[in-house]
Amino acid sequence: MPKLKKAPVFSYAPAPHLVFDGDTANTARYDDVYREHQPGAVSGITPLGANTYRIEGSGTLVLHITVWSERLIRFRATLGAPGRDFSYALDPAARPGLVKTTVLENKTAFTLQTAALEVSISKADGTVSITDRATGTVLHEHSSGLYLRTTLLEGIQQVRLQFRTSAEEGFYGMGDKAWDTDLQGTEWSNYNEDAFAFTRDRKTNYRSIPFFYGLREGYGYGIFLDNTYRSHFDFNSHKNQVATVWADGGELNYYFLAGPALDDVAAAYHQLTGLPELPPLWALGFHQCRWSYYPESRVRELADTFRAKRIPCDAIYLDIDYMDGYRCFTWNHDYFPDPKGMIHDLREQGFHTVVMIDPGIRVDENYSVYAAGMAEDAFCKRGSGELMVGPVWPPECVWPDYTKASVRSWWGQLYRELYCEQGVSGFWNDMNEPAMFKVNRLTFPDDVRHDYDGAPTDHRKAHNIYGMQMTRASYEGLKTLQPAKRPFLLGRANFSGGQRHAALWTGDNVASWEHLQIANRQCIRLAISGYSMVGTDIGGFVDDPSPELLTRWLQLAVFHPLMRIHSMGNNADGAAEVEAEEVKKAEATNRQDQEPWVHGKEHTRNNRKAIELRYELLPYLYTSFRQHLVTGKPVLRNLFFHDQRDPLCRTYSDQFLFGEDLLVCPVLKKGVKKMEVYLPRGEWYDFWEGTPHPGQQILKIKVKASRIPIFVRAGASLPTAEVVQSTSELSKATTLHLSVFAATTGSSKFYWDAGEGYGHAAGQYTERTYQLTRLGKKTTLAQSIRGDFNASFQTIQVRFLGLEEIPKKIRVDGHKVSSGVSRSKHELVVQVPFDFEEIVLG
Ligand code: NBV
Repeated sequence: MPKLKKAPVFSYAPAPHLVFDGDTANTARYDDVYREHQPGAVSGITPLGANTYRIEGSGTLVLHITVWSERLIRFRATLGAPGRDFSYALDPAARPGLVKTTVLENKTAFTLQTAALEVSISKADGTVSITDRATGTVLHEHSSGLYLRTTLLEGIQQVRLQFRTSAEEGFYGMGDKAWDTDLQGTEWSNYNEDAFAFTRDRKTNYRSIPFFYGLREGYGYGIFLDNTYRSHFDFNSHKNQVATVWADGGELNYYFLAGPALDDVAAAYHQLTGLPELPPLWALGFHQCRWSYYPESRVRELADTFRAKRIPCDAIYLDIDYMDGYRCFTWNHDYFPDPKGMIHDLREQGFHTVVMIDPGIRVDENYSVYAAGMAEDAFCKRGSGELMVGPVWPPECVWPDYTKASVRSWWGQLYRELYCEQGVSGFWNDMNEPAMFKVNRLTFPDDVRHDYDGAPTDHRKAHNIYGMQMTRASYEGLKTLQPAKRPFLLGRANFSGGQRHAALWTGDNVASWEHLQIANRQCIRLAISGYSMVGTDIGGFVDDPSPELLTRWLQLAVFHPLMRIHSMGNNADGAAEVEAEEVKKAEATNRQDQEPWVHGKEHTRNNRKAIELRYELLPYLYTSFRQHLVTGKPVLRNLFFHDQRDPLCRTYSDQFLFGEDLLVCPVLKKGVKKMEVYLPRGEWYDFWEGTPHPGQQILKIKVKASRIPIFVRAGASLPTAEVVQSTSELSKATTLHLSVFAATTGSSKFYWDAGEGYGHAAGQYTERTYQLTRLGKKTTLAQSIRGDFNASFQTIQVRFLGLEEIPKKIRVDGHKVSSGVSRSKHELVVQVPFDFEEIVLG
């Protein structure tokens, strides 16, 4: 029988005083008293079905181990027999595979052995250690037994895992933490919060991704804690060579993902939590947003200015002011008398319209969404059974309980008019932590009830998945409303697995150089944490960027899958409370604009160049996204994903890889004219100069105001397009460009389809593999083609860079060609049919 103890101020340190040891005569009283649960001494292992084993321990914490694959192991520790096995994070299609597992026993331990791993469970206390069989590396070793604590008043109050680590181990991932890349020596929590103007050291941010990578002695692994309660991760912050992962309730349910390749860990995490769909091509174009563009004349002026200034753009966003009194799914008809007409005209100009939808529904009997939601019994209630009413934009709101299937379906249908009749292309779900004004805790009280898909619970368990379930409801709604369209949804709060439904932006950042660096780290971190469709408010949401900062941010964001300028404009902090009139007056006189042209001609030229580069690279970006879906490799990756054993790849943590072939070295400081970049293993070409450089060297380069330093992998064939003003034009382009960066060998892909819809699932795509080989003086580029899509491209302009000499002979599909144009001694351009099979030089 476990002992009752006094609950300490929250701590995971060993329990202090024993308070109750069975002596009921003791009349002392405490704030709360607790019991501790562990697996205890282990006497056996019982197989349950094909993959799962129950560990027969003497303790009250019951441990089940499921072998998902040779390298993916699940640990589930519950108080007594496990109950419903339910997860919002897991992809509904994810299942453990059939894995050959052998159970072994020796004097001190039971061992589950797969082809790759040995999972040993100590007989003495149930502690687990995992060893890589090929190398003998110990990958994971409990420093104390799995642990669960219940208190008399709160029930399960803590579940905890502690494992051995060292100061050399790198820790990465964890979603949107604004901190440095490596989390070694730090401690973080997950509890979704409206983190306005967040700082680098903020412990909790907008979203909860309880997943991290460890990199020890070059060996990569991952741990995903599938627990939705507030959770905490301590990566050896006490310098005691121990890492601790704990949550404030629920089960101790975690997955161990063994590498050794970090790319494989990422792929395994996606296998568990799923991947998004291919975004519509327009979503990869440039987007312009601010709080807020209104009235209609202003929106039209904005669209006309983009076209007049020849700055490409695909989407314009309408923030909350388009609504009638902050009522979601309505229009302010004074500002927008004819939404359908305006949206139609914008489409004609090549713009998609994206509008905001919040979860807070105005309490107003005459508002159809409120009335229908009440009739549906859709809104969250307090523990007492009363409606949960609180302030966000309207002073009194109610919030749908998206954890209930019928509420999700009801919510999804609310998009019908905007999406099907008025022509809105995409939606932006804000404030879904859920954020609440006026109260310091920024969100619901803990007693709010949620259905949790049939297992009612309180807000402690549902908080972190509230936003995820909102975007899921929106996504599923959009899919049913227009099944032939790829939904575009942008969400704020989220949880592991939410990448299946929505793109994500990092929230209310600040126009500062420090935030530019944070933006870079957050996007890479989010991408390796499952969210490849990610971006930031370019230029910063709060405050105004200097011209140089805006340009550098745009240049960086060329390599963020979501490329959107957004700013707070003239809206003071808490504008809603200042009752809007004042703000609206200020909007008219001093707009604090953040469009690419606000800083005058020279800066506009640089900003245009950045956005044009984005459009030129779209064939490559789209291909990279497709590759992400095929391989599960994140679109953005830290350098150490490329070379795990090179310590300099960990040092140069601001540089990153975009897709397979591009290495990006962003300029993150003011006034930079020269900088050092690190080229990792391999050979790399300067994208701008076309010159090759050997890898594993620190290179000193000159930096221009108009360019972001980029390098291309030698051997790559980089597909690009001519600049267009929007992706609608791109789908009519007839010439594809392919830059081939000479090497002995190399291969790259180009993927293309209609850019919308699901024809690709039925073969309506074209996927090309370029195989480059050099033998003596002969260079061959072979193209192999899969898929039936009839692309608009007729020809490919192939540019060979880095040639040792200009070849005397050029053959395309066996025929001599004399039309090659040499741009320099090392560069040759050849025009070939789109479906060519082989180009032979020399
Ligand atoms: O809807 C207004 C803003 C929006 O522009 C921003 O992107 C969100 O993150 N929204 C937050 C609410 C305002 C909070 C100050």
